[in-house]
Amino acid sequence: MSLLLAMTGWHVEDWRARFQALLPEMPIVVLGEPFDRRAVHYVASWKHPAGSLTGLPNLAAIFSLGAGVDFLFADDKLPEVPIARVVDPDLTTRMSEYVVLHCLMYLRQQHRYMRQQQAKLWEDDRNQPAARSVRVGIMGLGELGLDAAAKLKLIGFDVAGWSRSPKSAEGLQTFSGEDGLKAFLARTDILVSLVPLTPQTRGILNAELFAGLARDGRLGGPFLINPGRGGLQVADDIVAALDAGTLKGATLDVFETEPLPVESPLWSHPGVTITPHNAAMSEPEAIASLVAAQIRRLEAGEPLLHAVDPARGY
Ligand code: NDP
Ligand code: OXD
Repeated sequence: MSLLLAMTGWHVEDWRARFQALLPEMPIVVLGEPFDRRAVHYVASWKHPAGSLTGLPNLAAIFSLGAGVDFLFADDKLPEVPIARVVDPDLTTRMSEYVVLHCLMYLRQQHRYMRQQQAKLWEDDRNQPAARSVRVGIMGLGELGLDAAAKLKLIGFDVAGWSRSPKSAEGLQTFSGEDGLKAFLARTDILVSLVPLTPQTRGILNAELFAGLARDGRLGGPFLINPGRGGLQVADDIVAALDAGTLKGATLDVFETEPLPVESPLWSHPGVTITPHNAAMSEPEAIASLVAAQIRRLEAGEPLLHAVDPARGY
């Protein structure tokens, strides 16, 4: 019985070493190397090539090595076995760090001061809004959205969230569904996108949505932070909204095509901050431990934790 590692873009040897240490009794095999397909009971995947998981007759479960599973459902030859995703405090904390960092960058006008330093310019217009006067809106009140919301509230931001189904969370104004979206956007100065990529959310960060964001806020216009998925955003609409002033800035960690092609206008737009899909990296030490614990559960006849619902797509 073996575990197959199927990943692109990550350092597979780090994962192999970590899994081998955690599961000494289990052969750890790697996609692209020779291995016995009949022996594979488990797959740990990050963006495996579509179609590469066929012909595994004894496969019992697939583990996404990330919190998102859209890359799995994009494979129309994905075997029909239970799928689990990452829910882990290490990853959650990393995402909250990213969200808090970039909200503070906008609150404290840090992009402007970096430009001023380049120009050796000492300029302060004595206009520094308090966190409590800035309204952050988090799209997606799941594992990551709720933790980021709690940490932003601790700093003092005025935080609200939007989800598919109604939610209540202490001290958090919540909105849900299509009906709640307009009011949620109308009270949002900094929009943070943490919904999964599904057929319902694809392209949701578009011109119409940007036009619905608050324009009466203390930051002088709305900002977008998207560490969710690239397929959520319409890149041309972001550029147009920045040029028109509908958006004042955008921080993007994820893109429809990754790495972001050099010819993308996002790279050089003065209103855009880009990070290379590392808002919350899956760290082998923490995440391999989670997957190994899941395998032990299955071997002991216990149910899988953090299973995803293929019908919902997340
Ligand atoms: P969860 O599944 O825990 O939460 C998803 C949230 O989005 C839920 O609140 C859900 O609503 C809401 N949602 C889903 N569909 C819709 C919809 N159609 N309309 C409104 N709300 C919707 O996911 P996580 O918080 O763990 O992760 C969120 C995403 O973050 C991942 O899918 C991934 O794409 C991204 N991510 C990015 C990383 C990076 O490094 N850039 C790292 C990790 C994750 P409900 O509560 O009603 O189900
Ligand atoms: C994830 C990611 O989904 O890293 O965990 O994007």
